[in-house]
Amino acid sequence: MASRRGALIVLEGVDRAGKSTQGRKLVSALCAAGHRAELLRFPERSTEIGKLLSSYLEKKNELEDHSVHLLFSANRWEQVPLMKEKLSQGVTLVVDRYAFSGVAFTSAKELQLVDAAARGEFGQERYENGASQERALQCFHQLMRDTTLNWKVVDASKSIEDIHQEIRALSEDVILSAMQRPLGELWK
Ligand code: NYM
Ligand code: MG
Repeated sequence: MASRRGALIVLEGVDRAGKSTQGRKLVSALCAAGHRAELLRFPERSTEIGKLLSSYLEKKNELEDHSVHLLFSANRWEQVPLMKEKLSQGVTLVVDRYAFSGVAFTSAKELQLVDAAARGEFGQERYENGASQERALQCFHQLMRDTTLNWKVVDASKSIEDIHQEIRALSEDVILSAMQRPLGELWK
């Protein structure tokens, strides 16, 4: 069946929502169920652009806001040929953050809202504070309203296992429906 292609499953959310844990578990479960599935993440820190972004996030360098936004975008573009090839070969891609994080975290910088009260500990990276996360979350909600993509909201406060079962079931459905539709253009 030449038209069998993989699904593009993007996990989006604020830092510490559990996306990386869920992404790993999802890929193992899908592979165990006989699907071809692979995990990708953005930023992909191993490339030259990714290294620049990684040190920016670790506050080891300063970059102009617009320019860093474009570097995050370029960091996705550099993976697009590979992603298209995998998808067309029937590999389902589970992606830990994608262009929506690009929109949400850049918008979070530009919205000048009052600082949210200090939350539990985030990491030490840039944006890892309550105010940035809150603004990014609002932007994710806006993106869900404004884009006609197949969004599913998962309650990240549930147990790792419950969330995993929910995401796994949603993914099985999306893999089946992706097989019926040709590969379109990817949001980048
Ligand atoms: N981030 C991620 C952006 O600001 N723009 C982007 O385009 C992407 C993909 O990078 N706080 C931010 C969101 C995160 C940070 O991601 C690092 P992670 O998943 O913690 O490695
Ligand atoms: Mg993080």
